Amino acid sequence: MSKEQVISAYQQAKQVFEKYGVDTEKALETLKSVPISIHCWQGDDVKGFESPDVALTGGIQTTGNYPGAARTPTELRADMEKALSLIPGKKRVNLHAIYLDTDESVERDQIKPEHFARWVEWAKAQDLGLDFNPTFFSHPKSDDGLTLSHPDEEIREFWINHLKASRKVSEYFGRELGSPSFMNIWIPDGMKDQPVDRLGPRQRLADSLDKGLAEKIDTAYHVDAVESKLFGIGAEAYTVGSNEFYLAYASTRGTALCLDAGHFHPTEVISDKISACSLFVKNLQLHVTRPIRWDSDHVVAFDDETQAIMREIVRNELLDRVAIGLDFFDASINRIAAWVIGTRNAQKALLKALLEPTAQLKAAEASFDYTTRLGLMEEAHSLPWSAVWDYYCQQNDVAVGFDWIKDVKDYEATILEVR
Ligand code: RNT
Ligand code: ZN
Repeated sequence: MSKEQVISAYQQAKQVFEKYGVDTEKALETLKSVPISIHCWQGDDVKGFESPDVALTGGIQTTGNYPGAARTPTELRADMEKALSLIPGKKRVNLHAIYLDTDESVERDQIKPEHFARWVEWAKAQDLGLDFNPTFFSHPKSDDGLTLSHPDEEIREFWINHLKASRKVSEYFGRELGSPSFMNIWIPDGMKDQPVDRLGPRQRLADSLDKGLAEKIDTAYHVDAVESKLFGIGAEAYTVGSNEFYLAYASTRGTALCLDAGHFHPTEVISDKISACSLFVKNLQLHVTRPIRWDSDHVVAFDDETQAIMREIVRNELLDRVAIGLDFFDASINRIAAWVIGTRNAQKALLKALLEPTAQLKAAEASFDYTTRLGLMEEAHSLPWSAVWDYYCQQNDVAVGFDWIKDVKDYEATILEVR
């Protein structure tokens, strides 16, 4: 498609949407202002840079051995830059503690802002915000499958100190980059088989979190979030940080709540949890991902649930209270393409939600005209939102349609294959 064709398709689409009472210009303005937090760990299969031969533990898994995984922070940043150049709009990058960029080896409880200074420099140059995560897995002190809930006080202490140290890094990100860093706390704690004591570990987790989060930090720079989970590999019978645990924790302690789309029973969806949680928790963070049969962390698709998530945020006017982040790791395809596909899908779903004739739908519902509600909802799927998306990409100087694949293949041939 030529530039003129993209513009003319957009002009026509704009008129169609006007008939439904939808202002495409306003939708695009909003879309441009909503950051998507892109997780760095898709680029190296969640290995991090602590040591080259670290094994991924904690009940999460990457499968596949597509060539070209990043081996150093410099490679990872270069790969992310390539992906970012193919994704329109505002972006953030989400780091884990194991992605520190230093020449010395640093224990987790000793990490400091200076170990992430190169990331901050890069983020400034790339006009990105940064988010952060303490890393409670892939470490000898998590080998029992327990960290903050471990019965041994010394081990708990170590992880509490890691949590405290991580908050300082996160605060530093927020101060340097001028927007709060969301720091998500996910721990792998759980048991393979039925525990006798389900309460004790949860008491210890609550206590460890309270200790680790005791220091007040300005939310202009840093926001704590907690992420629940149903089960993990090797933790099938019991997860200490369950949904009830963290929903209650977040609502009583005033932290944000992170909802991961892969962390619930297979027919349960986080799109239905957003409105309920929003009444009791100020900030939500999302890990948009695609679970296939389990928490498989497939690349985000333009599927029903991704669209439903974005509709819930938009319909309920929660854009300023929901931090949209991604969490997938597929090592079986080009990792840069994975970022591009997943992030663009999240953005497409958000745009489609912004272009929904919500006012008309709400009016139909309010007058109990459920026939109109269903009819219009279904018609809305085939309104020409993709012409608006193409135009948005063109306006933001990123590849229109599938044109991004050429860039990715060139990069693969010249950079990834020679690694
Ligand atoms: C694990 C959680 C967690 C991790 C990342 C790497 O099941 O989803 O968010 O995927 O922190
Ligand atoms: Zn997650």
